[in-house]
Amino acid sequence: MRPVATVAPEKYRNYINGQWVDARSGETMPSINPATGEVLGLVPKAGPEDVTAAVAAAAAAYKTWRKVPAPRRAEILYRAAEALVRQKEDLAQLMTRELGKVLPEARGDVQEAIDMTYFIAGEGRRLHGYTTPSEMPNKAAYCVRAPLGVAGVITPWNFPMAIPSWKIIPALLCGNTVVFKPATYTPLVGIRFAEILNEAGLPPGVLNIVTGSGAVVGDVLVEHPDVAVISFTGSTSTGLAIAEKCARLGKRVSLEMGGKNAAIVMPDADLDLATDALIWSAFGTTGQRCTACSRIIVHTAVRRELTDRLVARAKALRLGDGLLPSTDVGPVVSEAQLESIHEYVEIGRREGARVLTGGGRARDGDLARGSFYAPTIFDNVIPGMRVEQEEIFGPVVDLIEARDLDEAVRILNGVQYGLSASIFTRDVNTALRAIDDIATGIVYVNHGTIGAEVHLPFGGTKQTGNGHREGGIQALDVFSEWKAVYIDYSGRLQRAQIDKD
Ligand code: UN1
Repeated sequence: MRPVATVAPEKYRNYINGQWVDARSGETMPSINPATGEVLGLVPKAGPEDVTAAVAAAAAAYKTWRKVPAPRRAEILYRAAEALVRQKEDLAQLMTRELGKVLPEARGDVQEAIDMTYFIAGEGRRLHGYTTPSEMPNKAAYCVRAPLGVAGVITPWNFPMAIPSWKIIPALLCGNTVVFKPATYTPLVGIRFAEILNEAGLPPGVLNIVTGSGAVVGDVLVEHPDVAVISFTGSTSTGLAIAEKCARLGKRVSLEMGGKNAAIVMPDADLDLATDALIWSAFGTTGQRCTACSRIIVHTAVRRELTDRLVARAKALRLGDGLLPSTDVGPVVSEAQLESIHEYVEIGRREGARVLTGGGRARDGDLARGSFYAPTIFDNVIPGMRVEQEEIFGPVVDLIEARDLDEAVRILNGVQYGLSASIFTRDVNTALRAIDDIATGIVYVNHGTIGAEVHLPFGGTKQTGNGHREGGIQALDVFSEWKAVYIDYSGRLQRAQIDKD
């Protein structure tokens, strides 16, 4: 695929300290539609000096923003949510053009940002701490959440509005200021999101956006002494590299990284339901979700039947431009991503897995203009193969056979990741045992591995994360720390922690 020059592409700018600005160097980079190769716009390719300016603006704005009462901060967020509702269709269309995911899914992505914004704005009137009795008479004791300072927010391209909202909204609600680096493939959606939040009334410097490469913008944010916390979603290798730097600097970091999610299908499962759910889970967003189902662990008794159904359905999926209502599966985000997916498919073949459908680039007709990959199902996958262990992040799913629940759960847990999982069964005992034994942060019963809701904690175990959660009120824990307060109103010195006997 070669980028197609249209009429002069629109130029976008960074937003720093309440001003729309170019990169100081004047350099730009394109945003490209992966379905057509069309250049959608040019955005600044920021250098270290742009990031430093954004951090300085955020640090200055923090002094006053942290003093704005949380219910007032929340009012701005409510206004932003309302603007997102009004602009949902435009934003979804832009997202489909920039990232490729089909329009109904792009609408879902914007809706997640709306839901998150309303949900967290509601916390503005709670933001609960607690009071507790003191050991001493005439002494009050309570604790409150305090903001951290400047938050550096580094986000991926697959959920270009939802994931930034999971980070930026709780950061702002808690009283932090933000420097936001959107993904290199989806800067336009990021810029629109920042614009809407700022138009809702954020004071200058409270939310800044800087577009550019991860190596420059991300690195400066991670290393900058005035950035108190980093929230990152992306690959495990980048996440761990960030964590190492943050550890050296004693900086808080919240990581959301890879997944190798599996669904177990038991003999008593509703196979119609399981087939629908697994097709959507494996190939929705063209498989480019960290929660995508990339392993189906199927009981021997239903292996043949489920396999036939899945293959028939995968073959019938229509690839195309995500803007067309006839499209089931859009392009992958870029040529580089497509090559990496294909490399894994070749690895799988060499390892002895059998491609039942897909297995290569799709280039019929208009598909030749974009980065399309045929939905791929691997059979004969053995636990331990690289295609069974490593995140592929594309429309590729493995079929693995298991003889009973224990073996299925062992296979499910036998990877370095622990984000999402599901089990299809009609037996309540089987379901509850699986919920207990599955070592992931999210477990579904009779549902695919995708579709988390914003008011529950989102995140994973093992190499998927580092113990933090996004979504839910747990999101506030990333962006605040506890301050314990003691007020002695006895009028005399009461000495704590001396022997009371
Ligand atoms: C991701 O892929 O990084 O539950 C997040 C889901 C979505 C979030 C996916 N709400 O699949």
